[in-house]
Amino acid sequence: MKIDILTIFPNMFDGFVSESIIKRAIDKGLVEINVHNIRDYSTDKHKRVDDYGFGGGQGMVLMPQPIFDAVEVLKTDESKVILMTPQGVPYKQECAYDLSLEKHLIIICGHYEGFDERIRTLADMEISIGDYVLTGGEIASMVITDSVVRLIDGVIERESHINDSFNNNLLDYPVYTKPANFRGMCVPDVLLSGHHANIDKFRKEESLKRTEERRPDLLEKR
Ligand code: 6GU
Repeated sequence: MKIDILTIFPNMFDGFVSESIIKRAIDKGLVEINVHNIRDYSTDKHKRVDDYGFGGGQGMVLMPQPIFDAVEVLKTDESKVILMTPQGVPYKQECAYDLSLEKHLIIICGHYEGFDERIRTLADMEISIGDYVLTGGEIASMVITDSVVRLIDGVIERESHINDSFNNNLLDYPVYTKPANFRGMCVPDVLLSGHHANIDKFRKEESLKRTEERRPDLLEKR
């Protein structure tokens, strides 16, 4: 998969692409992530990317020209263009699965007080990562990229994500490592028993119990 990210703050992505599973996926050639500075596409002599909004108020607005030009350079028949905005569709694991099957994502990070409304016409979909306001779409685009890349075949073992929280709208069951007794807090006996059927049963029950307690809204969707 190829992911092109358009931003006015490309340095924010330095750590993101150079650590952990994302770095490994890039090194293995399973994903190519290119971070593009929107400013590089500005035809303005001062390389401006934003200007005052018509009608006043609300501060600086991202201009259409650099973003239109960037998307027109990068887009092919196989591209899906995503606009990051708090006004988008709330992001869910199901959407991460759908996006992980795409060949090419172009992700536009909105910033400042807003972006020119005409930029919306470039997007196949608009995504929000939750009901709160961020200073820009950069962190949100990393959330989307991270959640999608880990689902690409070969990035992590399949086993690690078939049991993810939110699969089947259930939260994860509890996991433990050594020692079996830490400060008097003991690992449930069943996990030490080696009895796989009982372990599976325990985990299913714990998943359900945890979801009932913490996220009853998820159970209604099942
Ligand atoms: Cl995608 N962008 C911004 N600026 N804030 C957000 C968001 C996106 N999703 C939730 N809050």
